[in-house]
Amino acid sequence: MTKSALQIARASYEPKIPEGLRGNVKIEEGASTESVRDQEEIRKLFPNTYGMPIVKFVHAAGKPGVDQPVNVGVILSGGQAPGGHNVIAGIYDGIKRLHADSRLYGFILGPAGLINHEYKELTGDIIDEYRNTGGFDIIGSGRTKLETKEQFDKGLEILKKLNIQALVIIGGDDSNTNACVLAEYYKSIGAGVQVIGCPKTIDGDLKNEQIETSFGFDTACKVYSELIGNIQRDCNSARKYWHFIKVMGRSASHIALECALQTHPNVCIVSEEVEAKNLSLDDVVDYIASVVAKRADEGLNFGTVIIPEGLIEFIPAMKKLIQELNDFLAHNADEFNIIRRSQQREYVIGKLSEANSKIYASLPERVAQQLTLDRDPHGNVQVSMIQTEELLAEMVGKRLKKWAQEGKYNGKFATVHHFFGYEGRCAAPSNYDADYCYSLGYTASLLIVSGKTGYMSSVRNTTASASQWVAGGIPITMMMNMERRHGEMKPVIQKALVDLQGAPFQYIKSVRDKWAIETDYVYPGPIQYFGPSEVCDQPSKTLQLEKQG
Ligand code: FBP
Repeated sequence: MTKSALQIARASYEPKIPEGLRGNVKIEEGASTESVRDQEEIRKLFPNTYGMPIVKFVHAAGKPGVDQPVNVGVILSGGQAPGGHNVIAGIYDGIKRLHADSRLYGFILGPAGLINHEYKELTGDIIDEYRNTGGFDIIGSGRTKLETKEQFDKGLEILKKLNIQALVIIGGDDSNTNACVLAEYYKSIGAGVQVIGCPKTIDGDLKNEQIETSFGFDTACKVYSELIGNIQRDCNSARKYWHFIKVMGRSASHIALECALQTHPNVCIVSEEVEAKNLSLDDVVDYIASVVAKRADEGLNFGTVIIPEGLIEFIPAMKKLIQELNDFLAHNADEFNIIRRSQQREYVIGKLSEANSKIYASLPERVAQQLTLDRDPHGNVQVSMIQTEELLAEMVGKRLKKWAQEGKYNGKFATVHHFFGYEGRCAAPSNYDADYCYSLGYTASLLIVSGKTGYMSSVRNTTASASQWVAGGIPITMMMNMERRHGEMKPVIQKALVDLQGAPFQYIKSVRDKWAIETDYVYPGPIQYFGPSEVCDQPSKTLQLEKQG
């Protein structure tokens, strides 16, 4: 592998870890726990892993070590997030320190590797190549869902063959839900394999009272914020474009919100607010157009709009339209497929209910086409493929034209579109993510030697300096509730959407009218890996505001 200068310098970075993890440690157990909701149902579904205590690791006298080697398997599940390699390095260093003959095996390309028995041993040389690097390429990742008994049993065959005593699943809410189901199953059959989860996703929606943040969010947001800042400086220099910038985040708007906190755009849409206020697409367009018009009155024909990736599905009326389209096209695929492409739009307009037909007809041609033609293998609309940034720019343009004819707007409106997503998912982890991930991995190794299963590795108090971070484990059942999935009630980890009463959103709400009209852009610049702590080690603004309450 040819390495960049930064990669070479960064390889020797030693992640900062909580003081409690230095030297020897002992475990402290709290009181028994309950799930966030639906306690009776969850207790019944997880008789062996329900109610376990929160645990914490603290410094202890003596030397670290165990009598027997600890063999561990690791899986990277779902979308990439900066810092995954450091979780693995943390696990490796943790089990090696406890016993020099311990071994770490990585399953290839996600959960499928476990089911198909594809793995590789992660030796010290391999681990050293990947320390502090972005990406998941050390073993690859995948989106296969690990959820059936057959898959669990197939996985157990290889775990037994390799004499693996614990499996660490690094993933988002769904993967950790499945980790918990797997932990319960292996315990119920006396398989002798523990399962530990680690909170990953750039989307930032795996967090709760106990888990402060998912790893990768910090770095990804810093990368997007750098780019947004650069665009804002360009935009403030040329003063001729409105930039419509969509940022990743499949459902929650945490990324959009954090980027707004870092860069002060003129507009930041928050899907959760759109849903709570029952806004229509028209309302969102109206809001953006009114900001454009107000700035035009000041002679400012430029600006930035941040749009969360998941917006479309949070607009109640669009949600209904998508549902009807999914149903209609699923039941009438044959008839639809013989309609000429040029006539498909009219055909669909004629078939939908009155309300949905009106909305569908009002959509720009390309978006209407994306809604009916670009469908996934199950026939569903591929919402993430919809170019919301273009859709909104086009609709705002039309609204402004109308206002101009009515004498309500007098400005110039030229747009540029961007989508920032994959650009940030494999960036070299910020110091925060490098430290946080390494600590999460190291903590996972301690949960394993403490005999724990069905726990998520946790590192808390992360707005303080790393030495004051608190490492421990949270029973995954504690984060669960029952939700309807594919028509069936299932136990799942609650997804954390943006809390409209929470400090980050409340802060944005208090300043957004000012940011809309004034040009108060902030230019965060690139992530810094070396230098003064206030530049290199800052946690996300979201975390800082949440901490202040
Ligand atoms: P995870 O929840 O698995 O971490 O993935 C998050 C994400 O990056 C979303 O922000 C985005 O919508 C999605 O993955 C893209 O998925 P894919 O990599 O399959 O294109």
